[in-house]
Amino acid sequence: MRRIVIALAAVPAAAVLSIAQPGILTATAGGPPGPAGGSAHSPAGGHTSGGGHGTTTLDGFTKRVVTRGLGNPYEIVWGPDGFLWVTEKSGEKVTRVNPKTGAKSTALDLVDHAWHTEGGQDGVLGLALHPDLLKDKGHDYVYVSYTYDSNPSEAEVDQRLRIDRYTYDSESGTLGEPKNLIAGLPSGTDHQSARLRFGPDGKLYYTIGDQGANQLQHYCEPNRAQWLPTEDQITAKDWIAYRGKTLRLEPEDGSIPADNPVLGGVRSHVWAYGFRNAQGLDFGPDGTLYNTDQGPKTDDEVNIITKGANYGWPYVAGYRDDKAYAFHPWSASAPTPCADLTYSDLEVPPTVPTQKESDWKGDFTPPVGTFSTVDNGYNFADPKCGDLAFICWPTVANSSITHYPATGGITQFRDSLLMTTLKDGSVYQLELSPDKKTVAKSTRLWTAQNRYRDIALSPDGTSVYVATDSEGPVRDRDGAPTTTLDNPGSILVFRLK
Ligand SMILES: [Ca+2]
Ligand SMILES: [Ca+2]
Repeated sequence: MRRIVIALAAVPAAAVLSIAQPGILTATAGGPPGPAGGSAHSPAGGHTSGGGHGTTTLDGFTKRVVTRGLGNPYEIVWGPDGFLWVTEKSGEKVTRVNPKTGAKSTALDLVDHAWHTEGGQDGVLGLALHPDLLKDKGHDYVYVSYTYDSNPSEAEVDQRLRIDRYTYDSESGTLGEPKNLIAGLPSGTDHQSARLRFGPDGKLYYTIGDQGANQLQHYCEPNRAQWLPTEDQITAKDWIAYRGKTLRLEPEDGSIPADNPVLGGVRSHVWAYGFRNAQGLDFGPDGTLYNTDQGPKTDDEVNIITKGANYGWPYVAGYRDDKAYAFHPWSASAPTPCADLTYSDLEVPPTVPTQKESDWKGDFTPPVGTFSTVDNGYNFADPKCGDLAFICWPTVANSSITHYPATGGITQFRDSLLMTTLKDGSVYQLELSPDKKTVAKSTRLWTAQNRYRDIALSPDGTSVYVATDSEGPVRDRDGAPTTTLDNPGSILVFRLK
């Protein structure tokens, strides 16, 4: 169900690829992937956003619109039935798309169950298919996460998030027999994250964002990405501390796996923590779990996720280098209470504490690559960007990550990562170092005025399907904000010529 437009448009993190840590990423723009992919991005400093490169990055590939008219497709997965399975965030359904004809059929309509706000990051979100789906093993299961009103009889909405398991009926092409795995998860209009993956260990993994606490309309809410659940909270099924976490669940009943980490003396669903808006999550063939996390104004990240590790947010963005970011907990303002302050992205009142990244001595797992790390003194107030200044900030708003298999049909993508972005109108190919511990090279592909949300691959890897948002701002070809999208609410397919 969709009601009322309250929320401001979700403001994703901000823009461009510049590379901070020496020798980590070498951005290239334009041209096909492969050797000498084009000119290097300008480094931190200038306005180096989306456009500005003046090069098409479609060279070597064909682009075709598979289907359009989707309601903000969020997760797109290639199914064993040869169809693309798609969640429609604002359309509040799960749709199967014929990749050849673009024909759509509704597998699950959640309009009477889901709750989302217009322009918010809430709605029907994560999707995972059981590895045994349609293999005649009695596991024809599909997992879906969506936001809902837990208190529909009351006037005031109590928005929460749930993950349900459905059984697929291939005769009718529909999902039924819902079984709830977990409900009452914290929710809101901002920073849902919401990637759902089946691990090689047979467990379900789910990313849940910080939900925009400590910024914008939620500026007086403490950020809970570093909070760990207590035993009492777990007993009471109070999941408030799950904000800013990667969760790991039993796929049968949503219970806490016995080998989940004990953090702060408590075993919970939390697998790893300290995230802002981790919309990217995917496993490599060796079981390595990759994620992306969106930075605030700098430092979009790629991380390798390990059991129980702390990825730093909100104490650290990117590396612990004290560059262009410090933590300002607005809720701790004194003596002026936070509620009496006016929020600003650019000017923090003196009553709000400042904590430098290096002030925090906790056990920190750094990213394996960052985008758009800028130096101290960077001017985040570009006058040409007006009310949409965040679109010009030097971040790309990375929105998904997909491991491209070593046997895939596009040779130059083999064993690399494909990363979509919302603000930068591009997909990036990220090549890993030989030890696979860092991102060694980044190539910008398929630039357009699109907010790219997620990727699915055909089984042979020759077709790269990309879902796009239906609306929202992106940088135009000159790097200025625009809300005119080339392919709104679509699935595109890119293939080698
Ligand atoms: Ca981090
Ligand atoms: Ca940093």
